[in-house]
Amino acid sequence: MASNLEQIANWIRRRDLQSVYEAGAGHVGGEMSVIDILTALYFRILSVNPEQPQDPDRDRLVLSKGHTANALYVVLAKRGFIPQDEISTFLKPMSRLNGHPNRTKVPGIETNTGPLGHGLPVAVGMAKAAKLDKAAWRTFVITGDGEMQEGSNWEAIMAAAQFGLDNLTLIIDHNRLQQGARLLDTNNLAPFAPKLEAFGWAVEEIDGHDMDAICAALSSETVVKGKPKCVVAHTNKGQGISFMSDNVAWHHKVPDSVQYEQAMKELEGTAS
Ligand SMILES: Cc1ncc(C[n+]2csc(CCOP(=O)(O)OP(=O)(O)O)c2C)c(N)n1
Ligand SMILES: [Mg+2]
Repeated sequence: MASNLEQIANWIRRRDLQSVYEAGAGHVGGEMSVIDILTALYFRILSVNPEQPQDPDRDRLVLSKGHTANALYVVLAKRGFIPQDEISTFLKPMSRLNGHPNRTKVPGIETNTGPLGHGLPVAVGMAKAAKLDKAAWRTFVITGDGEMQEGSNWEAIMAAAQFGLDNLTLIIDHNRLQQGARLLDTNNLAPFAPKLEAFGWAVEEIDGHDMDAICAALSSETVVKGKPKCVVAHTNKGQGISFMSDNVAWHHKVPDSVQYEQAMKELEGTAS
């Protein structure tokens, strides 16, 4: 029997896939890899209130890999920030659910992302602001592993350590694939852990599809005083769907009707 969080993640996977299929666009591979992490955050870890999305004391989540916006929209809808009916407007004219998240349009979105390499620097600013205010809220940021090739991230990593931002958690969605290629064949940054440790961060490596492991790594109890934390989440691009999983072709490919039916059938099978 799947846990409550796993059941929620399964619902989100199916709704995400349906939305991408109906819109005829999206980034389904990277969405499937990050959905377990987003589910654990919004349904267990983050102190947020859909009734008060601007509460100054809320925890902040920055989805730096903004191309997987649809996964965040589905999570925000399931959590009550936006109506669930609205998911079907994804990418439609006049919809606020654009291909990349926009903080001025969608409640619960903390910052605009899409150009890779910007979310972590912004999150460092947020965490520093909380420190200056002596506020207790935490900042979480999710980057892709390919995204970590952006040099701006490494400047932010240095600053976070210098500032002692133990209220900041970086989650690297380490699915080993970027757009159209494996990291291994482009600019392979793996292993991430020793690099982050060398920059003065506390690092934990987890299975990014194991809910218990995700929740433990993100819990405030595992924060290391005085150090920002990096969780290297080992994931699969296309997780849950056999023909997409770990397959470079499925960065932003859209399934045809036969593939869609098969994928839905496989996801139904993981629900319990
Ligand atoms: C600065 C910048 N360059 C290029 C792109 C186009 N782009 C979108 S997603 C992507 C690959 C990202 O790979 P990764 O960070 O590993 O994400 P994931 O595997 O989780 O989809 C690229 C190159 C972009 N959004 N921003
Ligand atoms: Mg990747």
